[in-house]
Amino acid sequence: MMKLRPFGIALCSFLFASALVYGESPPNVTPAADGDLPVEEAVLTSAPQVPPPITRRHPARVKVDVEVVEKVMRLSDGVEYIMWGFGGTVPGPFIRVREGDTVEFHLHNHPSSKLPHNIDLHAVTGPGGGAASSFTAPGHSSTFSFEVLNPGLFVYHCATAPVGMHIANGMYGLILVEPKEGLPEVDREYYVMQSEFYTTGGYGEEGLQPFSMEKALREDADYVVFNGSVGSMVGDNALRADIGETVRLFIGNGGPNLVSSFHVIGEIFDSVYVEGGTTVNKNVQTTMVPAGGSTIAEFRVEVPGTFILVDHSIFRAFNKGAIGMLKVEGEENLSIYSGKQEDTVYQPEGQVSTATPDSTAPALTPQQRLSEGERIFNQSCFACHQANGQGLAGIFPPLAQSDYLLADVDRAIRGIIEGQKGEMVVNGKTYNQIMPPQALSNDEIASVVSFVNRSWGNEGEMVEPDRVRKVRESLSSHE
Ligand code: HEC
Ligand SMILES: [Cu+2]
Repeated sequence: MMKLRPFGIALCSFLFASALVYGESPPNVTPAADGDLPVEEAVLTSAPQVPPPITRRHPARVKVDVEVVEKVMRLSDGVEYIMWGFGGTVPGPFIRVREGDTVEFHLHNHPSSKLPHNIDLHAVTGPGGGAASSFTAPGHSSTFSFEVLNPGLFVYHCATAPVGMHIANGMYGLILVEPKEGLPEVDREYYVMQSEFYTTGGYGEEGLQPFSMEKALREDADYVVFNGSVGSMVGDNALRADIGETVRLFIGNGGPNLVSSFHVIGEIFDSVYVEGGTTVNKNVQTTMVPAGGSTIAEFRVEVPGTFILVDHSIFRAFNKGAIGMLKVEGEENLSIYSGKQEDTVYQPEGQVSTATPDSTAPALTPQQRLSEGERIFNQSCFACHQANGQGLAGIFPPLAQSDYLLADVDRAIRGIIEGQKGEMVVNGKTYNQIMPPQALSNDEIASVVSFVNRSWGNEGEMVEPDRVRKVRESLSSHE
């Protein structure tokens, strides 16, 4: 929940005056003819939380206070970035008003800011969406007001030159204008906003990463994330719901460049408010969220499990961070989804099964084993553990410098044969995900384990197929 600051009447009129200094508002600005409207303070929330639905059935004058802060924030594990955030967060606070309300917007720019900022709300009918009227130097505040004429879910963003750079550094958020009659009731509402980051170093390169204008111009994003950082909605921070509940996602895309193909793996959106407007599409798998645009998606959750939110431009999801999670709890419903019912050997005639644990391959030299291991890694492991074994924050543990891997090679072999799930701690970070069993021969596992044991600074053992065979035998003797 955002901190709200109450403003006295006197201060308000002072802010009105200062708006004139920076704004292009005509000189005869007078308080709108809505002096009789009841006044209230907006409830503002940080992603993924959404303010409660509006229950009143009459217009109000809604005061919104947002402070811009420039500060170092986490972009990924070990990666920091100087973000410029509305409300000191990326994305900025979620604002919820009702069609016909008048919004009295107070934009404060923290004295420690290096740059002026402003706000263009796509919910505004007026020049620049409020940009010129809200232009605010460091250590100043601006006030302007607007009536929200159109219902829908709207993006807001900073529009100070260079606009792309202000957006790339985190200056966006969502404002929902509920229709007069309100939105249908649901059990859960969440705020999910996608955006990209362009950093001087590549994905995962540690340290404080400066913005790269060059990459931004090429639209060559290093990070594509939900709610401002890699892993913002995974593990303990995953979204939650219980079986039978209805979930509404308010999805925004700050860009600055990329259009999102928003998808929840294993769910179908029952209703989608196309582009955040009034048209409702039904039974949608993937919905487009334009840069500077939005979508509202609603669905009922019927079966338990972890449902992965992705940008289905899929390299962005598995390699650039655009992954979130919705954990659904409750009773299994095996008629909707059975889970795996059977696993049998499939061996078309004349094929040699690659699942045959013992291959007849000739013994390899260490050099051959490592290069064979590299080939297998690039086929079977890198999609999750990433090209340099660095993993993906909160989702796939690292193999590079992994204390877990290096502490117990037999355990690692077992994990590759049987798959692994449940909680594990790797380099002090807890993972609670699922690695599927890898259908590899003893020889192949020996090679890939040797390779990961000897790559990216790891100084673990070389492994021979015989050792894998023993681990495999110990597993089957336990069954
Ligand atoms: C589909 C994604 C996926 C693939 C493919 C995959 N893994 Fe994993 N791996 C995981 C996940 C997720 C975990 C953590 C499981 C948990 O939280 O219980 C894990 C854990 C591990 C661990 C133990 C933790 C650590 O970081 O040391 C090792 C070792 C490992 N995997 C090796 C491999 C190897 C080698 C391959 C390729 C043969 C591979 N994995 C393929 C997802 C995957
Ligand atoms: Cu700005």
